Amino acid sequence: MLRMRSDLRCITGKLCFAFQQECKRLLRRMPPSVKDNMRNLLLLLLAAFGLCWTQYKSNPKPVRTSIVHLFEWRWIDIALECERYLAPNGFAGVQVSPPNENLVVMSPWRPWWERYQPISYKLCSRSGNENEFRDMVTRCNNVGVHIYVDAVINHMCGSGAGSGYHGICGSYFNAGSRDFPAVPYSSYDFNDRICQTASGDIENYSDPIQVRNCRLSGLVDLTQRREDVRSKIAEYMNHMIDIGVAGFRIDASKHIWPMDINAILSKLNNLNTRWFTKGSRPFIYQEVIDLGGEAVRSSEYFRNGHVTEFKYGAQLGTVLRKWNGEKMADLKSWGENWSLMPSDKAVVFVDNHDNQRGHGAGGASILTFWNPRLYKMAVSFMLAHPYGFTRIMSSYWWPRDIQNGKDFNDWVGPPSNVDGSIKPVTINPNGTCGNDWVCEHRWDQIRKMVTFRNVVYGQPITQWWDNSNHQVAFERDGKGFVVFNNDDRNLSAVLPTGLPPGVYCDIISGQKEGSLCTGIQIRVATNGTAHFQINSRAEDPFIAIHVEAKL
Ligand code: QV4
Ligand code: CA
Repeated sequence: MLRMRSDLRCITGKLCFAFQQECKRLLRRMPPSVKDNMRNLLLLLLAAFGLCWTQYKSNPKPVRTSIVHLFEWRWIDIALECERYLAPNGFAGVQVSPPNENLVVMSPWRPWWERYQPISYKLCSRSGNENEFRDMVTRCNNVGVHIYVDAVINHMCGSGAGSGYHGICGSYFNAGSRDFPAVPYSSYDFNDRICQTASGDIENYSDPIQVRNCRLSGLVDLTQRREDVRSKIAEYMNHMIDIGVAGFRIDASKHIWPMDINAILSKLNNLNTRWFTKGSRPFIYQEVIDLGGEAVRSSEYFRNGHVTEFKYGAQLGTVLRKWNGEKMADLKSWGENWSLMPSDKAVVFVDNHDNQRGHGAGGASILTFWNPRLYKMAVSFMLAHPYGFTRIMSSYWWPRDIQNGKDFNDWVGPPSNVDGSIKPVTINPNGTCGNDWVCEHRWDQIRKMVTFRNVVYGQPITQWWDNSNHQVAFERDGKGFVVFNNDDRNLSAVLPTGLPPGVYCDIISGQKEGSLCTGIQIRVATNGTAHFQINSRAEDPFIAIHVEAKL
């Protein structure tokens, strides 16, 4: 989508230019008599196209390249965040928590994971009702920030959830008899007769058949092979597409046959033409955890769209923590050479809502906000590097209780009131969040690296430098340059940046304000080199400069 739009802008720009040149040529060639009459008309045309050309040249709509997961946020807060923060800072979109009706879990008390236990496809959840959802989608789209929905379509609630009117909107269900009348689904729509394991749960991940046909953590498993199940899921997704959502994260995709996802996707509408060009298809990214060596591989899902690359955060965390003797210098070949999937298929992230609290996969190497110094470096490296489509995690604080490596509070839900309603995201005078919302996406360094990625979009890495250890630097062809020092030694080096000569403002230590820089100034000499110094004990031991931060 984004690429298409910028291509279109480029083509329009080129057409404007060609037309303007043609007008000028005609005017020059005209005999004086005709010239007088035709002149005014041509000059008018010239002016019109001149305007269009100027707009193309000096005010291109900037590309937006990153999305943020506003985990457990309320729709009314997301609408505000789109308008007051995400749009002005160049974010492309938001991944929202599952918007459909889920099981209300009272023990433990209102865990975040209750939202991964659907009861119906009504747009009604702790984040808000359908009206609030519509208002959010409209307001975010109006400022160019798109909404990506976490679609939980592999299963309904846990098989042991009992029965009653405990859907968050009061819908009735009976988990034991597989009855979900608010969809409706009945026992025929579930895999119980097809799953071959004794417990009915997935028992062995190296058997791809049970991974798809049996229950993930006891969650009653839908048969997406059935036409009526496919239609119900597509109807749910189309409802949101018509409201204006731009795409979906397909939860637990590993547990759905790729061809069944394909069949569901083929039933989806084009995006709403109020905001999207005619014929636009939803952006799809499938949650498949493939750390290598498993029976189900990410590549099985490529033909359906993007796939989450879980190796990314696990391996980057290992490098920055300096485990197994790994060094930042090794990142010279970061990307497919690290057996990551092809860049144009990968959704990448440092951590997600599961592995930041020990769920899902990734293990101990995953960096999170609990380790802010390395975390800022990891997210900044991700945003500086061209590989993949980037997603930023935005978390809430919870009282961690780690014993023998396990967090006993891994279930704790979002900041909430005694009645279970989610607390608003308040914004402090300095721009950070209150009420226990962590808001990593509002951390200064992360915000500015989101801009960096937009500025250098499409440019390959053209210069790479490292000290064979934990100091690295690279250029994004003529547009930006970054330097990281994760070493125990200070960094002081004259490096070829490839940038046009001049004085640049480091966006990490400060920012450009008018013609001034509030941070470190970097002077790029006529031969493109610049001197960088980074203390190994600095809170943010990295520097980033780009052409829009040139003084
Ligand atoms: C319990 C027992 C089971 C028993 C079952 C019987 O533990 O042994 O079979 O009861 O009913 C919760 C509880 C879990 C409980 C289950 C059913 O944690 O103990 O089972 O509910 O009541 C999230 C949480 C899960 C949670 C689930 C549903 O992480 O803990 O389960 O929501 O509330 C794999 C998958 C990958 C998945 C990842 C976590 O391949 O797809 O595990 N990631 C996604 C989401 C994730 C979500 C789900 C999938 C499920 O990102 O957040 O799980 O929708 O790697
Ligand atoms: Ca399944």
